Amino acid sequence: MSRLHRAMSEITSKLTIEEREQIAKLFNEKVNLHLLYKASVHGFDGKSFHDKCDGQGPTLTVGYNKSGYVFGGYTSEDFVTDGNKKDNKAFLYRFRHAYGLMKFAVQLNTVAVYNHLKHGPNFGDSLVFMADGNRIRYTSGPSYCVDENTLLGGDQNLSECEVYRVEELKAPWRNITFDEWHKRNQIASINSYKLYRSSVPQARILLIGPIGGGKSSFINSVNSVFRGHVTNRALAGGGTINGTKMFRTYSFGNADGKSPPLMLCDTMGMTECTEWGIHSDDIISIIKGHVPKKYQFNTTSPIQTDTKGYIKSATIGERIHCVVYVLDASKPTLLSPEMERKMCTIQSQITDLEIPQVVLLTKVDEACPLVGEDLRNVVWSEHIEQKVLEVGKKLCVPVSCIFPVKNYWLDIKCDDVMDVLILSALLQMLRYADDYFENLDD
Ligand SMILES: Nc1nc2c(ncn2[C@@H]2O[C@H](COP(=O)(O)OP(=O)(O)OP(=O)(O)O)[C@@H](O)[C@H]2O)c(=O)[nH]1
Ligand SMILES: [Mg+2]
Repeated sequence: MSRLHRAMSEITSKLTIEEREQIAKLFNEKVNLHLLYKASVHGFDGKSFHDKCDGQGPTLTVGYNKSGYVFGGYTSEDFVTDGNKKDNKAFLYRFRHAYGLMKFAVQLNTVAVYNHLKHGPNFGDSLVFMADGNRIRYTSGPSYCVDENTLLGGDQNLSECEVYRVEELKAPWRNITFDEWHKRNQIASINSYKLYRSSVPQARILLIGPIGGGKSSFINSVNSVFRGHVTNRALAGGGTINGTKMFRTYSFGNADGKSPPLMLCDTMGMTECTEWGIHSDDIISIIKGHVPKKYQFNTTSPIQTDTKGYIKSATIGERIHCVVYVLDASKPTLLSPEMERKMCTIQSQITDLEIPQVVLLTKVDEACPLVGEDLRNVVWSEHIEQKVLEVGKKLCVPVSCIFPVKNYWLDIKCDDVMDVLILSALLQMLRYADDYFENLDD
């Protein structure tokens, strides 16, 4: 189980997202906070604290009082039942809405932590948690230079005390800047993109993959990003009842009237069986440009040259220029052995046609709880990284061609973080489609 997964414990953290963001600034490294102890659940006493927290390595103690102060201390040393510890990395801190964050480093070579079975976390015998039930004791001492008012507003009543194990995270597996400025740049890059082959107005990007993977939802998500509000053009729902049954193509218009040079093509989902799902031959026919818009898929028999609307000699503009495999990252097994075999067979035909291929990993919010909590964690999540590596290996696709996204399906308002991930994937699809045009000329 990954570290981020382990961080989800049965007890829930009282820290708000804003408080977590503030607390993250206390550390030079990106850290994960794993909740070990919560006084209101385990008991406001020294023994309960030591039972849960001794020997856990670096920890952050977070106290809350009714005056709205969030405060506490960090030590890189293990808590133990008895004995004093020096720790030059230790510090006290306090955070209060509107007053901001303050950090008070331990004085060098003083005792940072006093361990005592009857006490909760005891920082230098100055800040002592659960010195007497749910009360704090604060006495200024040699270890920390801060006064009681600054640290906790003089309010010694603890409404809650939590202790977190502080786990250092390695570097993110992908560098993405999640802000509105970056999003605007991405939209501008897509809108002003000039395709290598100027006679083709739009890069045609085909979405394929198992039923319910999120193909139609991705199309809705792209439309939502360009529109600036959540839309539902491609009916999403997935499966045998609500799933896509018709070949549909989607162009996009921006709120400002501009139209990006790309078209997304939606298909019926694939299944392991032959009674339901798109026929493999239909996927190849779509790629070659033979399948007309609004073609109703027949699961048992693929399109024939004499089928109504069949496009016999498709132009380059009518063919597919980039194929996207859409996979549900929340499934314990990304691809069943039968599905993997089926996809690899189709993939080898797509490779023979020299079509660039991309993988979209959807439902990352469901795949990893911490990503569900804050989508920005997607680049830190070892679980998602593992999924990316796994699918890269299975489909022989470079990791740089694999994009995690969360689709718009629940949210009713657009969100910059979701948009940045969707746009990162889309921009890369556009660039890969352009590689196809460039290769045609070679
Ligand atoms: N949590 C989560 N759920 C998603 C996401 N994307 C899609 N879904 C859910 O997955 C269901 C299926 O999504 P669709 O977009 O219809 O899937 P599809 O690949 O088009 O399905 P078919 O047309 O049957 O092949 C949706 O109803 C959503 O509830 C996502 O990013 N996160
Ligand atoms: Mg669909």
